[in-house]
Amino acid sequence: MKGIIIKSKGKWYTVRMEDGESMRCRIRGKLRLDDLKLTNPIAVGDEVIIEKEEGQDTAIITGVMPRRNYVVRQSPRKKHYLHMLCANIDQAIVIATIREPHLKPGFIDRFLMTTTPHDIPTIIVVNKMDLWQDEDEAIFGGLKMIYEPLGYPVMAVSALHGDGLDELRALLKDKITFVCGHSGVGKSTLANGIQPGLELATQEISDYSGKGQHTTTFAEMFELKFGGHIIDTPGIKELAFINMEPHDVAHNFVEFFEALQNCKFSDCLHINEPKCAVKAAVETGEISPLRYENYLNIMEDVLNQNHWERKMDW
Ligand SMILES: Nc1nc2c(ncn2[C@@H]2O[C@H](COP(=O)(O)OP(=O)(O)OP(=O)(O)O)[C@@H](O)[C@H]2O)c(=O)[nH]1
Ligand SMILES: [Mg+2]
Ligand SMILES: [Zn+2]
Repeated sequence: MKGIIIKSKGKWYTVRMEDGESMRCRIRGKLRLDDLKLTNPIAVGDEVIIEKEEGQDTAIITGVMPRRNYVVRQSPRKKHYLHMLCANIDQAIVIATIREPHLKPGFIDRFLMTTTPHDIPTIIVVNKMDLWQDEDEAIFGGLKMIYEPLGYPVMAVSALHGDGLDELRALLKDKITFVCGHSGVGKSTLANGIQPGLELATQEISDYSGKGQHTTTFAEMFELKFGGHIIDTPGIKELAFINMEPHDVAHNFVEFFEALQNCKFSDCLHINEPKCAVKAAVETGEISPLRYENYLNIMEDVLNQNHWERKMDW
């Protein structure tokens, strides 16, 4: 039988079969997989083959179908492994907040590094707009000005009060959407707002110290009544990129890739090479200094991995 993983919790997976029924499943033995070094062999969104266990209401996952795409991050516990967050999605939403918790713009660019290489359309949703004060609207406007020309829509919503959700529903309709962001930004609240009745658990007392428990502890896919699916996930603390090489980073900053043809060196990493078109464009304001700062930050991480140590001597 074939089905789709809609929930992944420890060793158990919930698989929705073609007839709409769900079944608790686990893996026995080893699954044949791609070359990826993964801490979890399968993830929510994976299409799997299952066999019912004799005399029980559970099943064994015996195979996984080829993926059309996937989102991975460096495993926080095992540095040389990747953790698969989801597979076979149509688009992703990265949620940010300007207040509670305060904006960490570096995270947006780090998240885009997980979706852009796979051509996964990504929407930036700025949540908790009901808490905005003073210059916050201008900060939002600044993000919109940076990211929309690059092809990433930027929307403001209040998941709690419902503002902006109709516009978002239109983007979610008939698509499988992966929702990601730091803990406490309102991923589960957003899913509840989009689909009243879901009643996902959300953080009861606001604690944005970063030390608080994650409220959502496993990834789960939900069907939207108006068409489509949304994948709610646990908050992510940081995104690192051991799986990338310096040029992967450069190529996935889309406006940098466009400018590359005017750099003196065709393999320019836009750090401190002479006659770099990216640095020139940052100076004129054509390329956002914020993007450039985030780029250097990611690049530093990647160059710091053993393999690239020598390059840091520039
Ligand atoms: N004022 C305001 N508070 C919100 C909004 N959206 C979410 N919150 C609050 O923010 C807190 C965190 O929301 P959650 O939905 O649990 O956040 P999460 O991103 O799912 O967090 P994790 O599951 O830990 O990753 C809760 O107390 C929500 O009520 C909003 O639009 N406005
Ligand atoms: Mg949550
Ligand atoms: Zn350059």
